[in-house]
Amino acid sequence: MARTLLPFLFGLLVTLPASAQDWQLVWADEFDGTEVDAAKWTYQIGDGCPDLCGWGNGEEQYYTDANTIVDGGTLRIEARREDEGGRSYTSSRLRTLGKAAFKYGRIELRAKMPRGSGYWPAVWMLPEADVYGGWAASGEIDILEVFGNDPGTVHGTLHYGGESPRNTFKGGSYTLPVRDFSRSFHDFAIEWVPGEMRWYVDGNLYHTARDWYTTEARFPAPFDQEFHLLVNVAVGGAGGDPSNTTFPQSMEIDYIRVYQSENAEPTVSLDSPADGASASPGSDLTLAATATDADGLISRLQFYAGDALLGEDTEAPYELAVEAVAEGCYNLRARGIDNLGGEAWSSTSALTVGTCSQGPYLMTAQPVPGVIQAEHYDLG
Ligand SMILES: [Ca+2]
Ligand SMILES: [Ca+2]
Ligand SMILES: [Ca+2]
Repeated sequence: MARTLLPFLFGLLVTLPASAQDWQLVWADEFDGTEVDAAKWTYQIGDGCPDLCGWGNGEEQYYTDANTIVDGGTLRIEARREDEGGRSYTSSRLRTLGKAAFKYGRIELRAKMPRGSGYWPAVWMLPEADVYGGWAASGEIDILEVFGNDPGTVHGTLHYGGESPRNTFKGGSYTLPVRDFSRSFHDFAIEWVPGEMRWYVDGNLYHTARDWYTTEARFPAPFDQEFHLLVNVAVGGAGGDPSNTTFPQSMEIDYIRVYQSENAEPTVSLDSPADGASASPGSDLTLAATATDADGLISRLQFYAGDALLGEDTEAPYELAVEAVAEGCYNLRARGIDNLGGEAWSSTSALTVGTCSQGPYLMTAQPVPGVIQAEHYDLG
């Protein structure tokens, strides 16, 4: 009797199992005072010249410390049409470099955006130190960007790869069903764990990243180092032509909160199949992974093909038998979960079965006898 995981898989495909990590608040700015907290933030002044004129993006604003207002419980960065430093617009850009930097955790904020061609508000992160080289070899995390000519859509993006011009990026976006991000406050968040980054708007997961790289080190580099926060409203550049847009307008932030756990995340690698391996359609294979936890125990090791959970193993050695694998292309990876809910992901192994002419398809898998509790899987 063939045993299949498919009913089990369909039950889990709706949502990935949520992490039970016990996030603790480690940093926040509620913007409750009457001025920018100098213990947390530093202004970046000017137009980026002479080193990076237009901040590398053809931006048209001159940044000052006069365009930021903390009042009524929020921070507002107001972009204005006015002459300063040879530019026709002013705005502000602040960062926490040298004052606060984070590696892994959950970062959330509540904010609303300006609207109209030319506005380009962003909340983002750059490395505290360029451990893997200059931009973007050491990475960039864009928590949110909104382009003012499309004010109902938010973008979450990672930049990585080699130093410019060998940099690359990948991201996702979310469009509000009605209205846009200027009408009211919305909640934005990222969850960053070893090997995976997730973007949320109003609690909706809209993008997951896991296939980044740097030319200088192994996965999950470069996103395994400390990053600091930046907030700014650029004018022009990718934001579009501002010349017919109403000024001034603001990005208004109610709070930014950073959560982390004292629990160390596991270390996980997918050992078999190797990245780039191939197999014949209908053949059987065994997935194998290793996982360790520096301050606790591994409680579960899960195997994924894309976003689909294939199965899990609760005891080392961590293995999953797959029988009669179907033709297709698979992106396999392993997720380790420790005794406190901390999670980490392996890098991805691409597996080609046959000619790889059909798109990714769910593998069916069965547990190695005696390794995984059969009652969880023997559904056929
Ligand atoms: Ca507030
Ligand atoms: Ca741990
Ligand atoms: Ca096992």
